[in-house]
Amino acid sequence: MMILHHGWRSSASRRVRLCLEEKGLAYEGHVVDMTAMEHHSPEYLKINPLGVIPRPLHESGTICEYLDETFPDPPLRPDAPYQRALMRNWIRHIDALIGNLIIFNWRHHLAKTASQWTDEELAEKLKNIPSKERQEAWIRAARKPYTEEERDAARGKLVVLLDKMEEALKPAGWLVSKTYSIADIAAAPFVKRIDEEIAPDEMTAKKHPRVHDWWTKLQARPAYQRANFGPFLTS
Ligand SMILES: N[C@@H](CCC(=O)N[C@@H](CS)C(=O)NCC(=O)O)C(=O)O
Repeated sequence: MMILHHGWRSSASRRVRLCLEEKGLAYEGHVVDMTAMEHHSPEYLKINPLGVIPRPLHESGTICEYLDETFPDPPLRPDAPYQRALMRNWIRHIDALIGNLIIFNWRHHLAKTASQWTDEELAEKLKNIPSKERQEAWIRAARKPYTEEERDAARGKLVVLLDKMEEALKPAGWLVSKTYSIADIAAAPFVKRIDEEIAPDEMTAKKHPRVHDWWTKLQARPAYQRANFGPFLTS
């Protein structure tokens, strides 16, 4: 049985759960508590040296491609090499936006916990975080909440993602071809958060009609329900 180490609110984990559910694959879920910094424990870092969820084959986009190659039915990648390349570009593009999502996601549960750490505790925890960029993100969560301007800038970049999707959805209603693919799966956790909290007014049929329809279609998929995306803001 496959094991998925994941966080309920983690976008990367949500992606992989959605992919597993689309494939109808059984898996054993091990929940990693990010507020308790379990993903920075020595045992976890041995398997995923980046100290992020999920593991041990890390990188959610790579995991989804691995699942599709290993369990081809139903297919979640287009057949044509060019469209596959487009799919990978979408995954990369969305991955590069994670810092903007974190600005919104971490200000809830993670910031609540992190802000209660003493300076000594914080310094101790930072030692276990492998990347400078994520150390900085935890310092921000613990001590320096993002400003309104920083949030606006991040929101703006996420809205540009919707603009880009709107254009891509024009020919066929899915991001890279006539069929649903890992590119759509990669976008889903981001769009969920945009719709739920970050910029719901941008998700209307008036502002981004194709994204609106895409999101309605995607949420109606049984796998989406099973992947258990949210809501984000419950305790
Ligand atoms: N590109 C990676 C991103 C993984 C990632 O950033 N995971 C987040 C949750 S969505 C995480 O573990 N954050 C905790 C931290 O950085 O301390 C992937 O897609 O797997």
